[in-house]
Parts: sequence; C-alpha cells; structure tokens
Amino acid sequence: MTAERTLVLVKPDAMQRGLAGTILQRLEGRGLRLVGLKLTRIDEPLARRHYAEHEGKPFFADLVAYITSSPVVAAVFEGADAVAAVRASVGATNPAKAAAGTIRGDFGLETGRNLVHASDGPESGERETALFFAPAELIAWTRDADRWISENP
Ligand code: 3AN
Repeated sequence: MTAERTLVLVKPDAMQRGLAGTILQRLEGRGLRLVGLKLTRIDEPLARRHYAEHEGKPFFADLVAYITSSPVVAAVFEGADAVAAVRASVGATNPAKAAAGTIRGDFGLETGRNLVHASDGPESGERETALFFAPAELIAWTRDADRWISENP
C-alpha cells in the first residue's frame, strides 16, 4: 500500500443541491485524511487546464460551462491507495450506470451532472492538487484514529 493524494471537486450540481457535506462525509468516513480544503470558483483558464485531456471532444464546451457555473469545493484526501479508494466511492462516470452505494449511483442520473470529480491516478492526483492548492495550503498532520484505520499508519 502506498500513501497517495487525490483531488476531489464537489461540482456545481452538487453544490446547488446542497450535497457538499454529504460527499465529503462519505470520503472522510472511509478513513481518508483531509489535507486540503477550499471553496473556490473555477475560471475558464483553470477549467481548460484541469480538463486538458478532453479538449477537442464534443462535450468539452459544455463541460467547461458546467464546471465554471457555480463555486466548487476542492478537497485533497490522503491515504493508502487513496486514488482507487476515492474512485470506487465516487462510482462510474455515468451515474445511470454507477453502482448503488456510490456517490454517483446514489445521487445522480446523467454524465453531464455527475456531482464529483476525482483524480484518476497518482500522477494526476499530484498534478491536479497543484492546480488548486499552493504547497502552503496543504496540511501534513496525523490523527489519533489513524491506528484504528490502518494497521500500519
Ligand atoms: P471521470 O470524471 O469519471 O474521471 P472522465 O475523466 O472520463 O470521467 O471525464 C471527465 C468529465 O467529463 C466527466 N466527469 C464528465 O463530466 C465529462 N464527460 C466525460 N465523458 C463524457 C461524455 N461522453 N459526455 C458528456 N460528458 C462527459
């Protein structure tokens, strides 16, 4: 097991629906450690950088309009295999196909309103974290509960 960092965005649809706390609670409840947190509004240049891999795709303009339409909560979670753990809790990209019990499977119906972003690998976790947080905004800390969450905290 490797300690990883992953960037989570509570997207505008989830913000409009008042689901930020619910989404963060699910991830925090798994035992992942919050090391960065902010409410922020993504502007168009940041949206284009964040979604650079999708530039040129037919849904790109809608994706940029959607992610810039309301403030978002940006969170960085840390923990053993955090990237895969968060992706599993978030569920499949298309909420209609996401398993029940996942965030998207429990709260969403369409890909264009899929509530949450989560980094798809350790490298993108680091890259996306740096897009949203200055190093000084990330807090290294330990919790007394860590030994009850991991045998080797
Ligand atoms: P995920 O968010 O599950 O990592 P990606 O990285 O494939 O999914 O896509 C990033 C975002 O782009 C999705 N969250 C979704 O909002 C949007 N998106 C991806 N594929 C489509 C699609 N076929 N139609 C509309 N939007 C899409």
